Amino acid sequence: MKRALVTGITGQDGSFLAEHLIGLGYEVWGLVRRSSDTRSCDRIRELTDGKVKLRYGDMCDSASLHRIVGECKPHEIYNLAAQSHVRISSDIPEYTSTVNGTGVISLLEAVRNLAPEARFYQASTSELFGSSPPPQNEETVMHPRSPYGVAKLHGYWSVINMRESYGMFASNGILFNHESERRGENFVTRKITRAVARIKLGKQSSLELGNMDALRDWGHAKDYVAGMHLILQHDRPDDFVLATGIARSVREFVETAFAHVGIDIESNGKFTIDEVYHRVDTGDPIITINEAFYRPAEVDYLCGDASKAKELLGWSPQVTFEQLVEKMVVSDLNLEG
Ligand code: NAP
Ligand code: F7E
Repeated sequence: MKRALVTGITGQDGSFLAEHLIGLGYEVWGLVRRSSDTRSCDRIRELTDGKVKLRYGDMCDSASLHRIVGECKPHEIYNLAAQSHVRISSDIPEYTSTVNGTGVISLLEAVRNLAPEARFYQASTSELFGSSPPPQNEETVMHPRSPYGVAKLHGYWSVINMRESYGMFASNGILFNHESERRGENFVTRKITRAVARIKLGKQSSLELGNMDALRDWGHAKDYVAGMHLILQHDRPDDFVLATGIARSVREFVETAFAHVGIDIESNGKFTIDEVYHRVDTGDPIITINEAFYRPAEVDYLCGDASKAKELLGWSPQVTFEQLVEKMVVSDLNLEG
């Protein structure tokens, strides 16, 4: 039986990946960090009943990484652990650099010393491209725009360096935004769908957002974790973009989500921080802009070209933008109802 070690198993992607790997017959191990509350394990609650082996560790504690790799002796390692919030990375840049950059090196060193034949997946990101114009693919110049992106660039190159220096099977998945019903509540898509559900149910009246005109290439996380697995089944280590190839603005996400629950909204057309959307039925403000949600430097336009993954791995996403929004809104209506 193949053993896989997943860091970040309590996160959105980690939980879907663990389920996917168990479905494929893997023995799944997960690294969890100490938290004051067991709610951090909510996404994997159904797996904690013996389906996964969990061990305490932290990306900032290299001894714990060595211990877990030595105990598990994995065939495959998926490094998904990260301080994954781009805007918050500007508030805690050093910590983000340690977890997302140095932490990758610590884990790679543990693998090089204790499981050198293992295959290593690194959760790299479209944030590496930053201000490079779309469509972005594996050849696009990287120009990150946040401490998150800069730290992830460190991780990305560490993987390539291990491959070139020691012949390790280490690959980067350069994934564009992927969302789901399990998305953290402070990422824009989930913030919107949760608010739309609460407004529909009369539990909230309005929502504050930041930059409505940023464009993102949004897919569903389930499709992307299947791609992570395929990247490690390829005949050689390599780097792959996973994306839908279609970009939508935050504004389009908002309008699609409200349309789904039958609430008509209209903007005052200011397209600045003075923009306000009103409910058509009552005239009440429903979306206002708060500068606090803007980033020091924005990534304006991400739209990926995943031709390489399609050709070499046979990967393509199945869930459309409209289906993604619908799934998230329906799930939040159920959770809030
Ligand atoms: P997420 O929901 O925020 O999950 C992050 C995971 O990392 C959680 O399990 C978290 O544990 C863990 N973690 C954070 N700091 C840690 C530390 N110091 N030591 C050990 N574990 C730590 O993120 P996600 O959306 O699933 O993303 C998974 C990975 O893909 C991340 O590396 C992210 O940067 C990258 N990525 C995501 C996207 C996307 O659109 N979702 C796109 C490209 C790349 P707690 O539960 O204890 O907080
Ligand atoms: O922002 C804008 C914001 O925080 C998307 C992470 O998984 O994907 C994710 O990073 C856009 C940005 O995701 C709000 O300015 C407007 O342009 O949902 P987000 P992200 O920054 O794209 C990449 C690929 C990763 O690797 C990351 O780990 O939405 N926006 N108003 C807002 N964003 C937030 N969070 N909150 C707002 O109120």
